[in-house]
Amino acid sequence: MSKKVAIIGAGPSGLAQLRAFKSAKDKGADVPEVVCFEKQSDWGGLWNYSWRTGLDESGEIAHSSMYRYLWSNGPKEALEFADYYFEEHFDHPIASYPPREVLFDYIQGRVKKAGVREQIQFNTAVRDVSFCEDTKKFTVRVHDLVEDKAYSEEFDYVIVASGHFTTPNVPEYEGFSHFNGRILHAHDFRDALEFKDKDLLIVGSSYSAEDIGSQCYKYGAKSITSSYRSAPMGFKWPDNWEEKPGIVKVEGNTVHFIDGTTKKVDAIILCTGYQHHFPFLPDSLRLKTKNILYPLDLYKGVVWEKNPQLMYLGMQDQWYTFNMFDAQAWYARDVILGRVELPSFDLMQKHTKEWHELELADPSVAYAYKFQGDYIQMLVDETDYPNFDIEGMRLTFLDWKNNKKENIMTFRDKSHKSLMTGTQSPAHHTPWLEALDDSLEAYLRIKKRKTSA
Ligand code: FAD
Ligand code: NA7
Repeated sequence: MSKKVAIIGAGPSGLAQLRAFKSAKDKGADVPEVVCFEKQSDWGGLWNYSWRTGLDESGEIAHSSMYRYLWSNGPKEALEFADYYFEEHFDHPIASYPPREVLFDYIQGRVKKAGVREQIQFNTAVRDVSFCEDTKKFTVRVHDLVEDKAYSEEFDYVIVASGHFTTPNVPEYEGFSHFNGRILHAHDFRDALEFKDKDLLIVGSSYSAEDIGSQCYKYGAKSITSSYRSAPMGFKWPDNWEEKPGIVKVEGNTVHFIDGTTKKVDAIILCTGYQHHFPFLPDSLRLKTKNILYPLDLYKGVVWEKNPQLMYLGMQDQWYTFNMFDAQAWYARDVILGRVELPSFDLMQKHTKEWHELELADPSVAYAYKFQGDYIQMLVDETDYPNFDIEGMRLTFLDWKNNKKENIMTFRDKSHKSLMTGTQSPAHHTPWLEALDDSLEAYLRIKKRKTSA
């Protein structure tokens, strides 16, 4: 095939795309030339942890928002690849909520086995993408950060897999500029030990607030106050954790809340979400959306309706992750291979609008599990990605939700069953609250790091 495809980003989504093409090639398909541009020196996206904040070693925005001691915030059984199981990678069943390094190892195992690394141009940041209506080709302008050299290449297709949890949404409240302590966004949070013995304010009531607050509790924060804008998280928090409504202002170190109460704090962490940010794309190609399950303008959540030679992966809010990116990547691949025929622009828009409105029909999280599962099933049904038990995963998500409700500090000690192999995960050797060492070696109780195939 003489076509050329550019993938922007080698995180889990971009790697899923490389894997999808490799899988077709292994089955004898004629596949296009694929080049993946990754601005960091290694793959894995957010899972490729770095201590750096602000700018990285090349002067690029430090991509990762992950932090030390991060353990999976959902059961690993709900993110398992349908074509590469945890048991295949680790040789034996492992517990249900692995730390970051263990999941990073798993992600790498599949792509090392597929042998796709040479298709990635590391240390190469995409600066600009433009489309020529006459030639129907994209020009992708990149910067080789090692050679400090810019160059352009032409492509028939561009797949944007650059993630959307890096550019922070940073609100400001009255008095922030005179606060006598550190104010940071979750994107720059790295080590909970920084907040040991401190009185901490967490702003936000979603996943980052819940998890960063829990990390800080685990590693010895003196007190945690979390402030919600719309609704409290509502878990049974430990005695030194209190939920408060929105902030009015900050005076010195005293935070005033809209219920008239106040609290003196040493530091403020803004867990206020992220923005979809694509500085390398022109208006005509740029997705503009909030963090939702079914953004407008993307047919089947993947294809840029105004120009189907452009596709996006992983741009949804995420309950499902790795296997959803796979389903999307297999779909994008099959559009490119001509195995999937796209309807007219009007029909694509109509279909997307219907799903977008379906998302809005019910705000409950139980509905969201079902909705995103149905979305994945729709994609899986159209490709040869192995069918997997999505209904079983929905039930696993419900179990997880109940476990969290029961005790937010012990849900990671629970075990779930693999929907791929049927194996019930063993209990982890140490309760999460007591497991202070998050290394792969400590988790797997091995001396030397296992090197994947
Ligand atoms: P990313 O992982 O963000 O990867 C995007 C890649 O694109 C990066 O490597 C980046 O360097 C590259 N890139 C960006 N711009 C450019 C450019 N201009 N040129 C070249 N390269 C570029 N999911 C789970 O399943 N379980 C969890 O426990 C979990 N915890 C999370 C915790 C945090 C704090 C966050 C922020 C997210 C978490 N997630 C979790 C969700 C996470 O979004 C996905 O797991 C996954 O990392 C998304 O993959 P991605 O490839 O779409 O994006
Ligand atoms: P989310 O899930 O997008 O949540 C953002 C939170 O921030 C949410 O509670 C918002 O409140 C709150 N928010 C946003 N703007 C403000 C302002 N201006 N003031 C107060 N509160 C605000 O982002 P997360 O970082 O929690 O999660 C993203 C990913 O990281 C996720 O996949 C996890 O796995 C890890 P709202 O409810 O909208 O009123």
